[in-house]
Amino acid sequence: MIRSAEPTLAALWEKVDQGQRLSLEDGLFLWRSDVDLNTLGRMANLVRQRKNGRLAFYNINTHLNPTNVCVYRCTFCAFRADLRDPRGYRMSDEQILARGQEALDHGCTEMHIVGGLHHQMRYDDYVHIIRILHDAYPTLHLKAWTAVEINWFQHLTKKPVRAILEDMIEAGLGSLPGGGAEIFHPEVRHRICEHKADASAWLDVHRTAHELGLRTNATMLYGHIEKPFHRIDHLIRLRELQDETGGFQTFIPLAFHPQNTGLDHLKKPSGVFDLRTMAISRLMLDNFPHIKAYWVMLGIGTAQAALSFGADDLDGTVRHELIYHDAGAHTPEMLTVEQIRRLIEETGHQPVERDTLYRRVIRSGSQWQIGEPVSAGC
Ligand code: V47
Repeated sequence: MIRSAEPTLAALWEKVDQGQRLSLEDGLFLWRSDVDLNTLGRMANLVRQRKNGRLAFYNINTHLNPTNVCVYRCTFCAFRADLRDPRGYRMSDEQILARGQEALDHGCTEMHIVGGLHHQMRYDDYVHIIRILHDAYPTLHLKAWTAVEINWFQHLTKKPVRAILEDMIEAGLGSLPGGGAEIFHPEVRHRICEHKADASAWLDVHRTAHELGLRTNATMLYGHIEKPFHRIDHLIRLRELQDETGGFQTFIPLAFHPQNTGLDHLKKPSGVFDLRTMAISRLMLDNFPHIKAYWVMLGIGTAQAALSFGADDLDGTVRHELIYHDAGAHTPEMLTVEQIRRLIEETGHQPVERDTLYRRVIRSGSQWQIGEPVSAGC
């Protein structure tokens, strides 16, 4: 077997400079503590600027979590509830439609819909949620159901993934969010969410979605029990699928928040850990057009700094976020458009409002229309 030479910082700089792909060994080298944060930031920023220049994206969005009741008991989750738990809820059609109206009244272009796998909800109930929202508010992009939920619908219906996605598209689904990926490697996945869709099921849902023309996102939950090897392995599995399909838009590293979870003995990752993860993600995922610094979970200051450590997107103005706030996030409930634009401008980047599919949004008063796709050099 021919072994590649031991990575050095100079060799990695050379590779990044020339736009060459980094290997598993390179990725592990970047996690060594003697590779300082500034160097990592400079490398990641080079790639970020090459792909997206000085642009930093945001959207105007809202969240909908139709239920928090969940058959699974992922140890990192503070949001889920048991069926008979007084915290458990399931929203009515009226409540769901009221959220759609509120989104429209506030200029939202996207609704991000995910929730628990409710013991008593049928597959048709999930299709119905998409259908009533899309019928009532056809301009609102519905980014809905993680691959874990799609996998659960497979379990409920015994239908293939493709048929489920086709039903959802017919009802009005616009794209898939990136949740449920956690850490793919079984050494970790079996300890934090042993029952839910494994790596190959998660990736297969996204592969099928891409084949059907849906765009999707990808995430990684970091800063709990995983090691650098598991993080790099996770990124490489995503990069390989992206080579195959090109259907991923953005990667979102998600920092673990321990409060109210089964892992509450762990500490939340530090800002330095967050920025290293952001930078290494940008460097490893050479075929992903965008990297998102989700301000709700990073906190505002770290999200701003992340724009110079590889990230080019802050997610949205956000309304009704529960998953992070239930797990102890101290970030505001939402930002105004003026606030998010100012946060971006303070970092020396140029704010651009995008829709879910990374097309420019052009606003005039309360009206908006979709412009050109933003071109990310990928
Ligand atoms: O899959 C759950 C994570 C994800 C905790 O696609 C937690 O644009 C930290 O996927 N601490 C859901 N993380 C959120 C998500 C997402 C967020 C923003 C944008 C997009 C997108 C997707 O949140 C879950 C899980 O990985 N999560 N609990 C916790 N205590």
